[in-house]
Amino acid sequence: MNLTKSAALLERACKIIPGGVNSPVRAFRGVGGTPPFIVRGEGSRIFDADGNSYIDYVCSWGPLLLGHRNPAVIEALRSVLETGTSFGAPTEREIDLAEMIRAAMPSMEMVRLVNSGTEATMSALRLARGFTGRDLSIKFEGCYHGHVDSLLVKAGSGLATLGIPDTAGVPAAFADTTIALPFNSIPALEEAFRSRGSQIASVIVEPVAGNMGCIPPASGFLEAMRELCTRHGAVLIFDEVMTGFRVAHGGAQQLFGIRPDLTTIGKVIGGGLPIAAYGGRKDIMSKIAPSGPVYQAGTLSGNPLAVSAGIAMLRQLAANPGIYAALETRAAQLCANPPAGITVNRVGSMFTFFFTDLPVTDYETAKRSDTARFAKFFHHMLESGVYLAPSQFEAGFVSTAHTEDDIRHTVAAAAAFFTRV
Ligand code: HOZ
Repeated sequence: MNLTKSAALLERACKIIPGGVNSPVRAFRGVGGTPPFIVRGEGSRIFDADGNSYIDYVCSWGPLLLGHRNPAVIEALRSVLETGTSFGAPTEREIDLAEMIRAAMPSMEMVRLVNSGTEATMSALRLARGFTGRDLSIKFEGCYHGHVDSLLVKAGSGLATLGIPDTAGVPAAFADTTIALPFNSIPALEEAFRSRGSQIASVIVEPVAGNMGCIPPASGFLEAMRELCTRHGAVLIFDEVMTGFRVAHGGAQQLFGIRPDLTTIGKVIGGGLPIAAYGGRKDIMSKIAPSGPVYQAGTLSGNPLAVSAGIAMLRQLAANPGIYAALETRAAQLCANPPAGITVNRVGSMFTFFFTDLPVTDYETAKRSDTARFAKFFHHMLESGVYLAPSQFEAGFVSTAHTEDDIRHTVAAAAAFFTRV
């Protein structure tokens, strides 16, 4: 496969950008080789600088639920350009988007718009501390909540890919405010609350883990978390940056019927533009400045381009509830009949093929995957015109733009790998 131009671009990039990329997983360190430099996307496909085309299951790491260059999103962006790209002042659109979010996720009684998922989780954590007057947070091993200092303890995503257990640069005092527990372990959660319940400000969780690969919650896990938080006065934060508007219109909280106290969302709500949000119980959200004493601000928060793209996206999702059934069908086709030796986890249109024949239920079991074989599979798929996440520890995403032909091609390409190797 010809990646000559991408290789030259990578060489140039490495001289000015650390690792040549602006987010680590993109560098392909988990799978080796040259990352294609992308020049264009359309529907289910992306195109690189060398003229190769790929069926894209990264979908910008989740936001592109309706595929690349969704016409309504593009049109919304065009019309905003006529009126101005940033004011740093309130606009009516921001109310519209916040109301649309609340309509889909009623637990988000009040909403604050920010620029990235990291900002949303960082702010939610601070708010939980300010609200409860306590310092400790529980997180789960292998979950990733953005690069928030105190949450980079046993984190998934790029840290899992690069094998970095705990990042450099975080003062021990910050890390000490985090208790990391095994995902899906109710006994570990009960024990943490038994021993330190009165100090715990929040429990933050990806209700469907997506950053150690896709791992669904075990039966009763989220329910136990909800009950323990309520009993001990801790704030339950669902990090739905990945799952919000993805696994169901109302996110994982709708799918599993759990009402968190705070929620963070991002990705889909921006239709491919940088935006995120956090929100939840009115009594908690009222503690945010200027209503309350917990400070959080941002020059580009509520940016007109990002907000308009988000409105165009959410309007389509609200108007077409059948989208989720269609995504379910496509993703089920993709994940049907996994070959021997592979464990497929899937929730709606989020999926991971783990290179292990054992069930994957937490970080420890995810790490049992044969990452060297995954890397071979990844490159086989790339050469077959299929762009998967370049890491065993990331979720894949199906969009409404993926056609039956796309799925058929992908399944055939995968089958060819398993019959050959
Ligand atoms: N860590 C992000 C997904 N879990 C990747 C972001 C990116 O590289 O764009």
